[in-house]
Amino acid sequence: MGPRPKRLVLNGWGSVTGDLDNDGDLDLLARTAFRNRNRFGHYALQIRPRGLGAGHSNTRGIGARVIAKVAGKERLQERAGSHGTGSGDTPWLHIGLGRATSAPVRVVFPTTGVLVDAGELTAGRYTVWEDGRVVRT
Ligand SMILES: [Ca+2]
Repeated sequence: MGPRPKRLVLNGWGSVTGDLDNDGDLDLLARTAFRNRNRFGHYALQIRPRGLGAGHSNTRGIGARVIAKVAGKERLQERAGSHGTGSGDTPWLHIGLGRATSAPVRVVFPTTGVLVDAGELTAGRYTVWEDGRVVRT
């Protein structure tokens, strides 16, 4: 019998995912920071849906869906408040593009249900999408 493989066992409660170092890939924070090294040079979009509040969509954009068409396939991300006990997510939705450097994007907010064409978004940019319009890119 050879040496036992090294294992790292940590409690996953209280974990957070997000792009902690703004390099375009998702990282994990669970007691310690696990930085994702983008060894393959893949690209991603970062989109933050934000609602109007006061009788309109919620200001955190929860329930908003972002749909990007990448290499002929649709990729969907939905803004959620959190996942699991004591865990949370960044308000930025991360859509991996692989080797593509841009993608056509559509956004829908739960209150209106209207799918709005956000146009072709370029990888590496951070875009804030407010119920119906881009406010910062
Ligand atoms: Ca990162």
